[in-house]
Amino acid sequence: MSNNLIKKDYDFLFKIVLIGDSGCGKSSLLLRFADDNFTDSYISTIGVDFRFRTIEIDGKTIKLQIWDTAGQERFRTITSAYYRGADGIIMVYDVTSMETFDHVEEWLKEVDRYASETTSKLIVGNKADLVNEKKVSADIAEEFANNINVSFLETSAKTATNVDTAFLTMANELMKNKANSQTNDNTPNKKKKNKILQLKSQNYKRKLPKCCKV
Ligand SMILES: Nc1nc2c(ncn2[C@@H]2O[C@H](COP(=O)(O)OP(=O)(O)O)[C@@H](O)[C@H]2O)c(=O)[nH]1
Ligand SMILES: [Mg+2]
Repeated sequence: MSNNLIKKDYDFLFKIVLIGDSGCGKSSLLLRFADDNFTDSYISTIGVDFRFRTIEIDGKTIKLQIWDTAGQERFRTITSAYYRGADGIIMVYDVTSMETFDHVEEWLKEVDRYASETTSKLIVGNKADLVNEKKVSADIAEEFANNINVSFLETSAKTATNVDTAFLTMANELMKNKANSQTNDNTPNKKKKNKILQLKSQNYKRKLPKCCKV
């Protein structure tokens, strides 16, 4: 096989997942970012669970694989598989609904349960175009985000305001983490991997028959 055929078309690939209450605009944000499009109706995901978009940061080609919940959040049936291998998690709420903002804390708990310690997080308040119906002030959301050391942005999938910026903010953070983990050998990721290896070997010992126990 020629080398050209197996050459990657990117320098870095990151998996980003979108979570948040149903109706806050996750699918719309993905549609806007991946296709620069918007629709007034609910978007039901048919078959495809994720979309790609390739961007450039500091001369590097970064491929973002962005996952949408396919509506599972409505029935609280998002499984750990959805979070598996996620480099970044975008938690979305609707600025016209205090309830969806209150639920960010619940989503955060779920994220902490399933995602790895090194996963980057971002909070996004969507539907910022609906200024007259706004219920969650940017100040409150920003304070909450600051307290948990997570970046925060308001977006509108409808007008496209800040949508690219949101995904770029996440991508920049992921690149920074990557650079840090390459210069520092003792990254949490590596520590975690070692821990998993230790656990695996412990299990292995436990499974040995009595005669063979070490
Ligand atoms: N005005 C406004 N409506 C939006 C925006 N984003 C999504 N919507 C609408 O909100 C509804 C739910 O959007 P959807 O993307 O399906 O939400 P999801 O359930 O979180 O995936 C749809 O009617 C969208 O048209 C936005 O930024 N502004
Ligand atoms: Mg959706």
